[in-house]
Amino acid sequence: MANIKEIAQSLHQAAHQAKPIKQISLAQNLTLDQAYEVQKELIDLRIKEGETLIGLKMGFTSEAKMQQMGVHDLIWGRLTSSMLIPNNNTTARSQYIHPRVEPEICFRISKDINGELNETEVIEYVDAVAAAIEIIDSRYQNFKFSLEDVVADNCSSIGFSVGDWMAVTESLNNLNMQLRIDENTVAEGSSNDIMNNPWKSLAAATRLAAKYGEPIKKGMYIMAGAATNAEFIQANQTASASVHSLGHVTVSFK
Ligand code: OOG
Ligand code: MG
Repeated sequence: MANIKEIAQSLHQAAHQAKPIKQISLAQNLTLDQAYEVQKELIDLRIKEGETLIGLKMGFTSEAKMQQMGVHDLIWGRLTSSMLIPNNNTTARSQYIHPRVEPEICFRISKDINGELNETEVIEYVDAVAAAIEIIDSRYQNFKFSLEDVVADNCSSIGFSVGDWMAVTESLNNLNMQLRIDENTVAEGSSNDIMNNPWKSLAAATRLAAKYGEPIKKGMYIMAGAATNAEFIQANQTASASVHSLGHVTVSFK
């Protein structure tokens, strides 16, 4: 029998101490449902410490990410208040284990969603979109995990930053997306790389949130998933993501 609470505690502590742990799957087999139970428990631990749930994120919505991490299923995780880093701010590299950054698109939800919506219906529930950057930091050694491991670890979530909110457009297709570290473009893709249409990622979020009983509330941030590989980032580097016509967002590491 998997001990959901114990696993959540060890992942929580790993994040707090910025010290990696061994993959859960090396010692025991969690089912996917159990992995999501661990994730929920992990978030409850954050909420007990005074954080609030501010959004959801989708993962492995692009071929590039699936290839890079060797996991080929859509995943979703939860975003809490301590994860939001204001645009153009600086974050301390020392609080992370082995952080990576990736370019994303973020949606702002304008009314509560209770149930599954398709990619056309969801547009009605969004009042703004923005270029975003996600910082991921697996709690597992060597950033290696199985599907169940990464789900239990809240999909490697640790930080995200969102650029200026822009008006919603029906099409989010064919937008060039770039990730820069300092002066260098380290990854480049298209918004089409996100499930052929980023709105589909939001539709998938509504389906998964409904399935797991997590309502999507007005004001929430929903991250659509990275369009490209994620890249490691070090102290004294600056990461920025740009999405054509949506603008850009920057986070510095000290
Ligand atoms: C898991 C998180 C995946 C994305 O955008 O695809 C993700 C990981 O790669 O560690 O956030
Ligand atoms: Mg991501």
